[in-house]
This record gives sequence, C-alpha cells and structure tokens, in this order.
Amino acid sequence: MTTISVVKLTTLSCLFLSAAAVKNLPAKTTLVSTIEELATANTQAAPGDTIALKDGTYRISSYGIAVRSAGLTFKSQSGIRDNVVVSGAGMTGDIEYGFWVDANRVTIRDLTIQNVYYHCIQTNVNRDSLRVINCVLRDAREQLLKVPYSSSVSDPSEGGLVEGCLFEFSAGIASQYYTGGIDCHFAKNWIVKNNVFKGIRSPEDQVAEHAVHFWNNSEGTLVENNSIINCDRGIGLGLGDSPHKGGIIRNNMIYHAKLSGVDNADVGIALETCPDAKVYHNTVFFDNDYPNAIEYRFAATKNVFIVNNLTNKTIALRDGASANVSNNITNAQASWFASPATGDLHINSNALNAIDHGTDFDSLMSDIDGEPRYSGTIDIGADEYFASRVLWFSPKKGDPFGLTGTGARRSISFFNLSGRKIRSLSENIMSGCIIQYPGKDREHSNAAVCFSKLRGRDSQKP
Ligand SMILES: [Ca+2]
Ligand SMILES: [Ca+2]
Ligand SMILES: [Ca+2]
Repeated sequence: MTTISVVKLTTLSCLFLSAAAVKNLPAKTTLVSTIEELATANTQAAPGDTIALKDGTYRISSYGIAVRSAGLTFKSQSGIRDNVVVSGAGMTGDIEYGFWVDANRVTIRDLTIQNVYYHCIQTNVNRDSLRVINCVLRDAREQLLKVPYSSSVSDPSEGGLVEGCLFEFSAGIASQYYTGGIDCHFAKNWIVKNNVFKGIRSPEDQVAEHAVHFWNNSEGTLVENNSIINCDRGIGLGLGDSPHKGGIIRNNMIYHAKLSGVDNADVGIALETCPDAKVYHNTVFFDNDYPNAIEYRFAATKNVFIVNNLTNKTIALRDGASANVSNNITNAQASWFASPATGDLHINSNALNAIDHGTDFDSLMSDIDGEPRYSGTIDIGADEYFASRVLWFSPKKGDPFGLTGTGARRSISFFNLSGRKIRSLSENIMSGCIIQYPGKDREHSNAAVCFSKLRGRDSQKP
C-alpha cells in the first residue's frame, strides 16, 4: 500500500535541469588534495576539464585561484560543500580572491569559499556562463560574489547561474559597510535561485549593498526562490540612475528582525530606474521599523508589475515611478507564518486572506518549495500552502492509498507534471479509508496526488 505522508517534493525545475545537465561531460577529471596540487591542475587544465577536491582545507598562498581556461569545473569530490574549504587569510589578510574567473563557462560547485579581502568569487568583465552551485560564500571584506564593469567593454557578462548557495558572514554582520551578497554590473540574463543570504549587514552608519543586486545596465535577471534573512537590503534591480531593464523577482522570502545594536534595516525589494520588471509572489516580513517592503523608484521605472506579494509593510511609489500594483497583501501578521524569527515565512492555516486568493500571473506553476500552484487555488506570497502534502508517483490502476490524519472531509486530485488535472475523486473521503487510483494502468508516468484544501470552517482544523 502506498501511504500518503509528508514528502519533500522534487521541484519541477530541478527535474528539467537534471536532464539538461547531462550534456557537456568534462574531458578529464583531476583529483587533488593540497593547494599545490590544485594550483598545478589548474595551470595544466584543458578547456572542459574538471578539478575535484578531496575533503580538506585549501589555504590559498597568494592572490587567489585564477581560472583562465574555458569550461573548467571546480568541485568537491564528495559533493559535500562543508567538507571542502577554500580559504584566504581573513577579511583583512593578503589574499584578495577565492576564485578570480577570467574564462567563460566556468563551474564552481559543492565548495566553501571564505576569508578573503575582496570577493570569494569575482569574474573579469564579459565572462559568460559562470555557474556557482551549492557553494558557501562566507566572510569577504567586500561583496561575496562580484561581476565588474569596464567602460571600455561593450559586451555584458551573460547567462550566469547562482543556485543553491549560502551567502553569509560568520559574525552575523559584515566587517564594513561596502559589502553585499551578489553584486553584478552590466550582466545579462542571469539566474539567482534557491539561495540563502544571511546577515549581509553593515556595522557602520551607511547601509550595505543588497543581498542580490544587479545594476549598471544589467538586463533580464531572474531572482527566484531565495531566502534572505537579516540583510540590510534584500533584492535590488538598478540603483539611483544606474539602470536595469526587465527582470523577474518571484517566490522569494525576505525577513528582517528588530536587531539590537547597529541596524541599517532598509527595503526588501527595490526597483530603481528599472522599467519592464515583474515582482510577484514574494513574501516580505519585517519586525523592524523600516516602512517599505517593496519600493519602485524614479520616473524611468515604468511598465512594472507588482502582483501577489505578501508583506507586512508598504509597497511604496517613490520619486515619480509608475507600476501596475495589484492583488498584494500588506498587512500580514506574524501568526500567519511558520517561524518568522528564523526567517521561515511559510504560511500556515491562519493565513486565510492569502490562501487561494492569488491571481494567475505570468504562468507561474510552482512556489518557493517547488510545490505546484494550480489556477483557481493560487496563494498570495512565496509559499503555496497545502493542508496535506503532495506526493509524486507513477500510479497503476487500483493502487491503494491510505489516508492519514484526523477525520475531515477531503477530496483528492491527480495532476500530471504540467499541472493539468488528470483525475479527481470529489466524493467525501474520510481519513482512515482506502482509495484506489482511478486511472488506467501506467496511464501517466509522472503524476501527482494532491489533497485539495479543506474549505471554510473545516480548513482551520484539518
Ligand atoms: Ca558576453
Ligand atoms: Ca492554494
Ligand atoms: Ca509550499
């Protein structure tokens, strides 16, 4: 019998990504266990090679690891990022970078990179298709990841991906104000997804840069499914008169506590000189006194959509901007969330104003967890709430399911991976009974079973 239970859902996007990641297999893999072996392998690597680091600490002896061959991959052999630490000499030490990337299509994954003077990772200008996946970037004196700008180069840094990483300061605060998480100039079509940012904060009077910031003629950035906790500023596209064009900010959770000591708490999401952007399905909750969760600023910011966001602060027009602002909630309560103090802004059954009150927008099919959103029952904010969890499976006709939980009326629906409903049982189904999959044998190879949300009064006591 297949028992319905709490299951961590594999995201739709991950399923598709893993298929795409199969191509471009590396030409050669070199295994290293010391910083000297790493330096030699890096010097001798041919384009497309992989350098795999055994578990341990790799203390950089000068400058940083300069990557000059296209298509190289640096990764831990174990795949466990905490077990392989690439380290400088501290935030005031003489090691400037973790990785200095001066080549296209470089991948850095499953590593910890920390304790450097400038940046854990910096690219040269116009270096395309950088991928930073499942890394920890910690304790740099300036921004943790940097893409720079040069007035003499007219081709942007394109197609970068930063996914599944942790950006943080081990003290919970930076060493000086001129810092940030990801700081990208003149970048085009980057994706920043499924990352966690903690304590990107200034200890001085001036506010730090954002956890995620794209500006200086950047374009088309997608920022989704990130958690941003106690950072001075959350996500910024553009700054002042330095523009960003287009871009999507969606499914992010941004929390800022009321902190003791220095606290430059500022905005959660900022569009500045940023036309044609879309900001939707974000959750921003502040326990501090900053009045605005989302700001759109300056006259060049127009044709912008701000939809289905869940906040406890204002969505603020500033300095002559214009936007289509609709179907947001700006009076969210702490009791609606799983654990605001730790930045967990998943909603619970108290969030009745948010649950199923979202609108269809931009064909978004999933939430911050990768759980599906279905037209007609879309929640406002980053999290789609399910009274019961969802299970993906490949059902055969007659497969039995036992329902757990306390007795309440439920209906049950079956969806395919595209989110289309393929079967449903709408009669009263009581907990403890056994139901059978109603479809044909192996009719759908990747179907999902989903208990529909309980309606009305019942929804408060599932
Ligand atoms: Ca380029
Ligand atoms: Ca819903
Ligand atoms: Ca969810």
